[in-house]
This record gives sequence, structure tokens and C-alpha cells, in this order.
Amino acid sequence: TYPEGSPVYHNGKLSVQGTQMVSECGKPVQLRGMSSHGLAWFPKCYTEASLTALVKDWNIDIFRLAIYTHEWGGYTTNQWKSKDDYNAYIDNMVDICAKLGIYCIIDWHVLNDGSGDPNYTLDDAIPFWDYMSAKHKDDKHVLYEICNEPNGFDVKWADVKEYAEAVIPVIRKNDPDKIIICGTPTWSQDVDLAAQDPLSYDNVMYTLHFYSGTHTQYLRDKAQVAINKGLALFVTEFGTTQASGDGGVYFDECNTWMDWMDARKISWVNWSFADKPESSAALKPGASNSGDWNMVSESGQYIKRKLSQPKSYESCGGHHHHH
Ligand code: IDC
Repeated sequence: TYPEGSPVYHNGKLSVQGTQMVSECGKPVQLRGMSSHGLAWFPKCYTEASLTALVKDWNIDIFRLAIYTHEWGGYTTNQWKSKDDYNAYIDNMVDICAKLGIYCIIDWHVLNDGSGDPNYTLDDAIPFWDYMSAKHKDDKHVLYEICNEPNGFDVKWADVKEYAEAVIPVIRKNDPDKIIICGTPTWSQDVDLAAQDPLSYDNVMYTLHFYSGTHTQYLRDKAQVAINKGLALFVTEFGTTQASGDGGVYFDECNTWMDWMDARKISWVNWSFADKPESSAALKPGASNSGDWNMVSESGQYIKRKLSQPKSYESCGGHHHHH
């Protein structure tokens, strides 16, 4: 059970109806929250204390656990932890989110190393998702993001689809209906291409990522094409900066994106809750050493203000609602 009044208490198990994510009682839900930077890069930032502050002081509904597959202690490299220890770390974070009553995304953070082709990670992805979906099958608050950002000129939607069609059955065997979020080519921008040949599973959403210093109206137009064709989108990552994660901040364009997402009740998660010296990081350098989870950067201050707006969902009435 989740704490009374918490996001999971109000919304319960999520599912997808048409283009909209809905709560257990079928009401549209827009969730807002933060993404970790790499769990292995800034482990000091991801503790029960920091997550408690994110819930109590920042008002998040959801936290994303970014598990880089290759870079910086990537899961597949055994550099930071063994796979068993990494799994235990992730499981602990998932349990902390449950205790706090927030949703969490387990993000298989495919990015630079390898080739940008998620199939490159398949040998590790299959056992990872088998383990995670068996372990968390009864955890209503978990969502599975199977490939952060497919990228590279040669990586087409057909390749991503092939990967998804290998991974999704593994998850579905353990966990028949939790939300699965699938990345799209060009760093999760080509949702319009996915819409031409969507996946044939229920409760699937598609990843749309933007950085407001780089991605503007043209990307919203591409996303609208996908929505018009019936895709359900989830902005599992966006930044207020350029796509490098640094440079800027670009609040005017970000406001336009926020209005666009609000109008469509599209959920969003900001990159990133970390104190790296880069402008997308929501914390000032040194925050993790001092344990001050409200020592915000310019971007963090802006995001915190957005998170403090009234909740964008209607309660199902807790655990004892009736249809
Ligand atoms: C960036 C980090 C940066 C790190 C880099 C590694 O902000 O500190 O050095 O990754 O490659 C993404 C990725 C996300 C990126 C982010 C900013 O999902 O991992 O983080 N970004 O570049 N897609 C678009 C932008």
C-alpha cells in the first residue's frame, strides 16, 4: 500500500487508453517529475533522503532511474557494480519510491557507446528485463522504459521495433499489462515514424525527448503527427538547455513546450536531478556534498516552480474506489 494522499494512492495502476495515459479508474493522468543523471555517475544524489526531499519539497509524482548501458559505470560493463549489485541498487530505489508513493521509471539508458542501436544491448537487455519485470510485477508504481534514445543514421524504426519485439514478450510473460515506454530513432524524436508502423501490444507508450535550446516547433509538429495517428507519448526526458545538456537555459521555448504538453496531458520528466556543473543539472555543484537537495541551479528553480503547480490528475479516491 502507498501512503495516503500520494500520487500512487490517488491514481493507482496506470494504463493507456488511445493516446492518453489513465489512472486505475480511467481518468486522464499527467505526471511530472525528475530524472536521475546516470545512477552510477552521481550515486550520492540518489538516496532515501534526496528522494524524500524531491517528494516533500519539489512535489514530484514520478522519478526516473537512468541506467546507462555503457557509459560511466554502465550496467553492461560491470565497472561500477556487478549486475546483481546493480539490480539490488535499482530494487532499493524502486522500494524507496513505493514508500514515498511516487511512480518510477526503470530506464535502460541506451545512448552513445555501442552504436545507438538498442539491438546492440540485447544480450544484456533480455536478462535485465526478465529480472526486473518478474521482481516488480506487483509494483503498481513502476513503468518500464526499454531504450532511452536509439540514434545513428543507420538506426531506423524497424531496428528499434525489432528490439522492442524481442524485449516486450519477455516483460509480458512476467508482467502482462504494466506500461512499457519505447524509444524512437534520432534520440527519441521520430515518433512520427513509429506511428507509421506501431507496436502491436497494449499499454505501450512512445518516448519523445526534447531540449528547448535545440528542439522547437518542428519537433512539436512531428509529435502531433504521431498523436494524430493514435500514439500515446511520454516525455521521459527533456532539458531546458541545448541537447548537449549544457548551454542555455532557454525558458521561453520551454514554456511553449510546457503549454503544449499541458494541453495534451502529456507526462514529463526533467533531465536531470544532479549537481554536475552543466546547465541542465537542477542542483548547484556541491549540493550532494552538503546534502542540500534544495540548492537549485537556474534550471532547477524553474522546474521546481513548474512542479509546484496544482496536480494534473483527479483522484480515484484512494484504494477503496468502486467503479
Ligand atoms: C548527458 C549528460 C552529460 C553526459 C552525457 C553523456 O547531461 O553530463 O556527459 O549525457 O553522453 C540525452 C541523453 C542524456 C544526456 C542528455 C544531455 O538521454 O543521457 O545526458 N541528452 O546531453 N538526450 C538528449 C540530451
